[in-house]
Formats: sequence, structure tokens, C-alpha cells
Amino acid sequence: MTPGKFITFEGGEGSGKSTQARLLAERLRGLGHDVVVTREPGGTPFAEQVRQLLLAPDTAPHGPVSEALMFYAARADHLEKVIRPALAAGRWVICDRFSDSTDVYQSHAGGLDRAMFDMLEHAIVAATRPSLTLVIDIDARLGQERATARRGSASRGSDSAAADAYERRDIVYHETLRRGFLAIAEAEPQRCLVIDGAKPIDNVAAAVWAGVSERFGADTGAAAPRTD
Ligand code: T5A
Repeated sequence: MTPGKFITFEGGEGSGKSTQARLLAERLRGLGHDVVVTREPGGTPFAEQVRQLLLAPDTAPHGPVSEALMFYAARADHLEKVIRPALAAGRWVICDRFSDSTDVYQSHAGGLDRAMFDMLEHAIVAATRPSLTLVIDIDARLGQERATARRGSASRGSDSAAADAYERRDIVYHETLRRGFLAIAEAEPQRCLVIDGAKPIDNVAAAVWAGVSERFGADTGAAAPRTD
């Protein structure tokens, strides 16, 4: 057990993970907590380089094993340099996507052999599993509409404003992803909480906070609700 708290956000494209990760961090910081917000693929200089290659629409075709190995190469660096040191220092770590994304994208939807996924997960992630995973669930079409609208209205920082290699796939694929995340949540209810991401941003944030408060109780530092 590490003293820190490890929370991940998962879900399909445009479900609102990044928005909610940022809002949760702001709320925790407002209560005086030391919070690291990070993302996958990414979070370290090397992992961000791997991200560029993985998401570039013109990256040469490659199979699910090659792809999974790249995600885990990035993840190994991220765990070593950011996540484990932060947790050891007692910080809260909020990560926008983590291993469940590999499980869903490369294994469930991508055809990666289950034993290969389990082997990589055991070797690279080992005991550094999230204490809480918030699965932001929305209809696949709504997610794509949001992702498209966001591309049209703003740049994505260092990412290309064009649809990335994953966003360009069709709606059937995105529905498969959605089912994959829901299946993980169903199989691991003690770790995962499904949040309705179709609601307005503030409502989603309230549901996220309710889940975090319930899971971590007094550790959040928020006043306990009155019962009288
Ligand atoms: N991947 C990743 C793998 O295949 N395997 C892996 O192991 C890992 C780690 C990463 C890609 O890599 C794949 C999955 C991905 O395809 P990414 O850009 O990090 O790419 O992930 P995306 O899911 O594509 O990120 P997005 O930014 O598109 O989606 P988010 O973070 O879910 O959504 P967010 O918060 O950016 O919001 C999108 C837009 O919707 C609005 C926001 O303002 C924004 O404009 N919005 C809402 N609008 C209305 N109501 C709400 N409740 C809203 N919430 C947000």
C-alpha cells in the first residue's frame, strides 16, 4: 500500500474525461491536497513522444501486439518517473486513461491476446493499480460529436487538431469500446464507478465528487454531510 491515492478516468472519445480530471483536481486542491494530474499515453517526455507516434494518422500500419508494447513502454516510464514517486510521497494522482484503455482498445476491440495483456499488466503495472476508476459513459455518437466539435473550435495543445488515428474509426468500433469499458466496470465494481457523461458538466462533476467522497471518505478532507 502506498500513502497516495490513485484515481483513473476511463471511457470513450469525447466522454469528458479530461474535463472531469481537471475539475476533480481543482476541487481536491481547493481542500488543500497535493494533486498530480497526468494522462496516458503520455505524462513524461518519453511517453509524450510515444503518444505522438501512436496517435499520428500517418503512422505505418502495425498489429495489436506492437501497439500494446508501445503503450506499455510509455506506461513503464510514466509509472517509474511520475506515478509511483507521487504515490510514495502521499500525493493524489489523477490519470486520464490507464491500463483499462489498453484492455478495451487493444484487447477487447483490437484482438490482442488476453494472456499477452495479462502478462504485460502483471510485469509493468504490477501492484500499482488505481484505487478508484471513474468510467465516464456516453453514447458513442455523442462522444464523436463532442470530439468533432472540439476539433473545430480549438486546438489540442501539442496534439494535432485533425482526428487522430483512433477517432477516425467508425461508430460500430466506438460502440464496441463503450461495451468494453462497461464490462470492466461490471467485473470490478469495487474499483470502478460508472458515471453518466451525457449530463451537463457540473452534474457529471457532482457525480464524480460523490464517488470520490464515498470511496475515500474522511481522506478527502471535505466536511461530512449532516445527518440530522
Ligand atoms: N489509447 C489510450 C489506447 O488505444 N490504449 C491505451 O492504453 C491508451 C492509454 C488517446 C487515444 O489513445 C487510445 C485511446 C484514445 O483514442 P486522447 O486524446 O487522450 O487519445 O483520448 P480521447 O478520449 O480521445 O480524449 P478526448 O479529449 O477526445 O476525450 P475526453 O477527454 O473524454 O473529453 P474532453 O473532456 O476533452 O471533452 C471533449 C469535449 O466535450 C466537451 C468539452 O468541453 C470538450 O469540448 N464536454 C462536454 N460537453 C457537454 N457536456 C459535458 N458533460 C461535457 N464534458 C466535456
